[in-house]
Amino acid sequence: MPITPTKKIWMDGHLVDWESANVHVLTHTLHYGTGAFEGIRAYSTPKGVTIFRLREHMERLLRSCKILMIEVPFTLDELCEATAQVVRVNELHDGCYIRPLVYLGYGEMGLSPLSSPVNVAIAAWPWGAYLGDDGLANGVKMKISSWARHSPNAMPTASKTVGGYVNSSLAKVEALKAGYDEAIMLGADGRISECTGENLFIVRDGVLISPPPSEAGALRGITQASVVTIANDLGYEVSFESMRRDDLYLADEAFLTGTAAEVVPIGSVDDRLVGSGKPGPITKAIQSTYFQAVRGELAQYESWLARV
Ligand code: PPE
Repeated sequence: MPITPTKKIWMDGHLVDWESANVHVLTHTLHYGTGAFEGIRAYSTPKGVTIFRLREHMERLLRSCKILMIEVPFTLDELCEATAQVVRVNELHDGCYIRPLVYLGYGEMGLSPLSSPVNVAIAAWPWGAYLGDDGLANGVKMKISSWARHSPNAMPTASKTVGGYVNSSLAKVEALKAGYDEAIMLGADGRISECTGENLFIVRDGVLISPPPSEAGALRGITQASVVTIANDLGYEVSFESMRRDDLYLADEAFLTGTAAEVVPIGSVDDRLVGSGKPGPITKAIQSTYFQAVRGELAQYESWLARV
């Protein structure tokens, strides 16, 4: 997905011109993938642009860094304020995607990152539907990847580690080259884990089911958690259960969740239609409530929205 440049990027406490937001070629993270990132969205609401679950995203960024033993030189409050500042100065009134990145900078080479400088950057730009407008409305074609998700003892799956995304990238390219929209990855034990940058749910007999994140080696999604709350509020039961590929083939409905992707119906898995192949009624109810929530149209979810 192309990036639309904005004016300023926050780098280590300063607002830097978009074109000047560069790093040295010997940046540690560029060589070893040591670092962590987040993906956050802001949406236009009746009260102005607000950032969806900002604090939870920044808490997860700090947790990712804790796992990697990276000490972030900014507090949670400072990171939240910096993010709000980026949205403000770039006048992103219609909403945007926000990418905070903690990376190890220039100074040391070699696998121990312990004495490298820790840098933080926060960029934001307008971004449309990650899996396309058609996918959002009509469902996406999924393929189970030949690439397994990381085993949790090979890569910490609860951390959004930069280098960990090579695994997702391999699966994504494989799916795209084969004519699919997105990949579903199996965990080290052969059970369903997650997608390349999204969690997934199936609907079976009116119950929403998602793989339990830590057991499945999946990221604990903030959109996934929001969907659980929304589903419960709409009166649906939600259960975290490990599942196999058959469970996807035989689901009544299925959808994926992620900040970039939002809530996207799954039309088919490995060329088997999910239900009728069209977005099902529960998926549609969850999706439309999610969009109302992020756009500040539902008072009960206002605590999820951070003013800028
Ligand atoms: N699993 C993975 C592996 C993942 O990267 C994401 C977010 C999720 C699940 C969903 O998490 P959450 O956003 O908290 O609901 N993926 C981010 C990066 C995507 C990208 O392509 O880059 C995102 O959605 O921003």
